[in-house]
Amino acid sequence: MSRNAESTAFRSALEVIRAVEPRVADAIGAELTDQRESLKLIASENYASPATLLAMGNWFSDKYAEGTVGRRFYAGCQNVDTVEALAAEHARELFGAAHAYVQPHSGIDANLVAFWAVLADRVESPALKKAQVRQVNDLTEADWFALRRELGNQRMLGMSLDAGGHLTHGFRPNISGKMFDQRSYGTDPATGLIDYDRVAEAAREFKPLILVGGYSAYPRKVNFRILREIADSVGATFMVDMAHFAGLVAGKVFTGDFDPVPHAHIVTTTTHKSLRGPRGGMVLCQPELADQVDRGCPMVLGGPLPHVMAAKAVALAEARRPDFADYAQRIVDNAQALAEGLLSRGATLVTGGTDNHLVLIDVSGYGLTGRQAEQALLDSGIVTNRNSVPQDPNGAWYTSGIRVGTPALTTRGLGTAEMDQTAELIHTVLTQTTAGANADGTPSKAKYTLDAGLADKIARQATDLLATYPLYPGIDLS
Ligand code: DSN
Repeated sequence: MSRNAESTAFRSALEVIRAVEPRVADAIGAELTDQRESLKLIASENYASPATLLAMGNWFSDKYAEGTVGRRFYAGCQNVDTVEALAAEHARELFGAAHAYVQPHSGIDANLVAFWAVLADRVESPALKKAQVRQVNDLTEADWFALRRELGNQRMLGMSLDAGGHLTHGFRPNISGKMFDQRSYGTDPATGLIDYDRVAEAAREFKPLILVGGYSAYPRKVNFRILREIADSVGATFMVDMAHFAGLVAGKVFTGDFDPVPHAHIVTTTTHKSLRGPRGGMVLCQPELADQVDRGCPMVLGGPLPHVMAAKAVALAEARRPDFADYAQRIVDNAQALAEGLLSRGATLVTGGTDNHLVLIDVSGYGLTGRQAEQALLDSGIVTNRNSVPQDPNGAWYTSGIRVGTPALTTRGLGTAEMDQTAELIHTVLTQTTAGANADGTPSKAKYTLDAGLADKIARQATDLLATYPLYPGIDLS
């Protein structure tokens, strides 16, 4: 698409919006400015292409389309069928998956679809068979009561939140922790790495129905072949949540034992992180789970979002292009350069480095909590998020870590030299920030001081660093 076409498209859209509610048009414009001017290091964010963004802003949003391609509960879904089928085809081809379900609205939704598909396959179907009925409405009250108890009494083993797992992998405050009797595997306290022998031991003791692999804050590769062997050894279904690293799988940076798709029974992902698509989720699975997965809506999902499925089709088509593999490799090269830059300046990193898209800085070495570090960096134009580190003494709210990731800056074109400069900016802010105290003199986990002049100076340096790599160079809103 020409630069003129992109500018015209977005300018016209804003003009139409401005005529109805100018404050929304202004906020959209301001968001572009903010994103253009800040160093976006949130590991789960990216910048979707103009084509992906435009595919979302249209009348597909007006269609209800419960059901699946060719089998809808609403009439008039022929065009939704086209985009949903395209998105699923691109997903299958890209990941080498037997089946793709592209309706989930988010990663949590995708995980819920997966959990209920496994529960339906492993718990509900055998109960129906035993009772010799076709569906739950045909069960006696007593059998239905027993099945509901059985569904609510299953076990899941996943990575603990503070070791880098996700809250949907069984964290008690999340629905996953309430649905399942859950246990976690952590990481080796000495190395920060997954200890597969300990995972196997936990699986043998706990005998989960589902073993979950995947993470949102673990900076290393995971050996999915070994996890599958562990799952098989205890009769567990092996599920992988690859939301964070789907782009690295799509770009063939993670292959063999490190590609979850050939090893897992079921794989979930978001589409907007390293995969660089629209906000949304997706499930890939082996053929035996396909029918249950396809029941995601209305089982746990509201009506599918056809406009987002259209955008998924566009983004997945982009990820199938040869240049996406180059992008994925540069994400990892940049994360490693950022890690090196931080380590050489004295930072402490969980696991001592990275082999994926993210780096987890233990900011206790700077005398700060994650919350203080996150805010001081934000004051300086560097957007990150605080994150627990293993055995975090500050808990999940204040934390002791800062998670930084490179998918977004790599999309802008920044390379390893700029990552070293980014490391310098981060290190400067963290060394110059001082933890504050509460009114009674006790140490505060939130208050901090950072010289405003220094914060402004760093923010200007961050903007200068970005100047060579304009965000959405084809979009001029002026
Ligand atoms: N919110 C995402 C992340 O930042 O990792 C996961 O849900």
